Order: sequence, then structure tokens, then C-alpha cells
Amino acid sequence: MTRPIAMVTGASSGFGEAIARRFAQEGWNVIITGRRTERLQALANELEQSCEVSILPVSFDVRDAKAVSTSLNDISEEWRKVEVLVNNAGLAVGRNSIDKGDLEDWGRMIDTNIKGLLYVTRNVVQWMKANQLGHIVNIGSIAGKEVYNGGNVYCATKFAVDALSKAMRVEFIPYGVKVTQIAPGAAETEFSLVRFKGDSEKANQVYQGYKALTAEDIADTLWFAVTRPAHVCLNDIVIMPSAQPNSYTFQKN
Ligand code: NDP
Ligand code: 8X3
Repeated sequence: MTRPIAMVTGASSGFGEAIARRFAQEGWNVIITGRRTERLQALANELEQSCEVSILPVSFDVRDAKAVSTSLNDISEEWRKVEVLVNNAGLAVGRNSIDKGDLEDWGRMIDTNIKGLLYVTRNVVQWMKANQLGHIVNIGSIAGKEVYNGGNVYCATKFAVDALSKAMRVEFIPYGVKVTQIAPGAAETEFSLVRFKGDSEKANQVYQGYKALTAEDIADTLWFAVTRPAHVCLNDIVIMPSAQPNSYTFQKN
């Protein structure tokens, strides 16, 4: 039996790892990407053993357009039958106001969250066009729906993901490709550790006093979205911790 194939960017931690695990548990073969090769290889080994599926780890930096296309062009015909692409790789860096903003942080966010998502999509949608089938799931954020103090550039990149998801939905419909955006609120992953540049005390504070979302919550929701019948598309899903009614309010105990 041929297994369906998913591709998940940013699968070396957090949402991407949980999503890759879920696809593997459901019997899908998965292409997993990220920069941390060792983590990808370890995940591939584990899932191949426990789920008896095939996992293809591919390491590249989504900010490097050439590396993205070279790595993806190296993928064999057999693996190009990707039915679901999850554009998940992304990050926030810093929480300064714009007047105190760090130009390098801004560049990292814009290059990863917007340009990286575009580079991957531009390549993979060619395969979907050839197959006249596919589903792209972009991981946006509540930060792409409403801004919060200190969110500025990160929010702007996620507003861009919101816009690009709408654009893709219109442009890819002739190819039979569905597009879903999932926009989560606060979820406990390595996200805040990255945002605060390794300061674990600051990162842990983000999740104190309430129950944040987990990576598995996102994987669960994504699995629901990609298993709807062909005639149904969930365009946009906002998923929040119950204790977080909007991007900047938390009910803490
Ligand atoms: P993590 O930091 O745990 O995971 C981020 C993933 O993105 C890692 O696998 C990382 O892999 C990958 N990544 C980052 N930069 C690059 C790059 N330049 N090239 C390739 N891969 C890259 O965070 P989350 O799982 O929380 O984040 C996943 C997505 O969810 C992001 O887009 C984030 O903006 C979004 N999000 C997160 C929320 C949260 O509260 N956690 C809420 C809403 C949205 P590696 O370092 O190996 O390259
Ligand atoms: C991540 C959630 O609210 O920290 O996108 O920006 S938030």
C-alpha cells in the first residue's frame, strides 16, 4: 500500500515535531525539515521504528532561497507526491518597542516567517500542481490577527502569513490545492526560549499562572483540518488557551 506523504517545516521542535509525530502515527510518510540535522535524524529514526513509516529528514535554512530550492530539487520523484505541506518554521526574536528595535532581529523574523514560507511554498506547490492535489497549512498566530505591545515586527510577519494564506487560497484553487491557516495563541514550546535568546527564566515566565496550549493541541487541530472531506476547507482556525481571550490578555491565577 502506498502511504500518503506530508512535509513539515520546522520539525526539529515544538509544533512541527508534534505534527510530524501525528502524521507518522496515522501511517503517513513524512518529509521533515529544519536546520538542526541531528534532531531531525533522531526523530526520523524514532518514528521509522515506532510507526513503521518512512521519514525523510532534509536540513536547510528556509531563509536561504538557493538552499531551499537545491534541497527540494534533490528530493526523488517518489517523495514529491506531497499531499499536505505544513509551513510551520518560524520564530519571534525580541520584544522591544520599535524605537528600541534590533535590526538583526527584525531581519531574522521577516526572512524566516515571510520569505522562508514563500520560498518553500513556491517549490512544493509545483509538485502539487503536477498532482492536481494538495493541502497547504500555514501556521500563523493570534499575533497575525491583533497586535500586542512589543509584538510589532513579529505581529507584522504573522499578518503577512494571514495575507499570504488568503492569496494562496485564491491562486491555487485551479490546481485543486486547499489552504488552511492555523493561528494559535500562547503555546509552550521552545518559542519563548528563542524569543528571549536563551534566557530560560524570562521564557518560563510567559507560561506561568495559566494553562498554555501544547504542541499536541496544534497537531490535533491540524489533523482534524486535513482529514475533512475533499469538498470542505477550513480556511482559518484561531486556537487559544481558554485563559487567553485575545493576544494581550491572560487570566492568571
Ligand atoms: P519552536 O521554536 O519550538 O520551533 C520552531 C521551529 O522552526 C524549529 O523546528 C526550528 O528548527 C524551525 N526554524 C526556525 N527558524 C528556521 C530557519 N531559519 N530555517 C529552518 N527552520 C527554522 O517554536 P514553535 O513550535 O512554537 O513555533 C512553530 C511556529 O508556530 C512558528 O511559526 C511560530 O511563529 C508559530 N507560533 C507559535 C506560537 C507559540 O506560542 N509557541 C503561537 C502561535 C504561532 P531549527 O532551529 O532546527 O531550524
Ligand atoms: C506566538 C504567540 O502571542 O506570543 O505567535 O505572539 S504570541
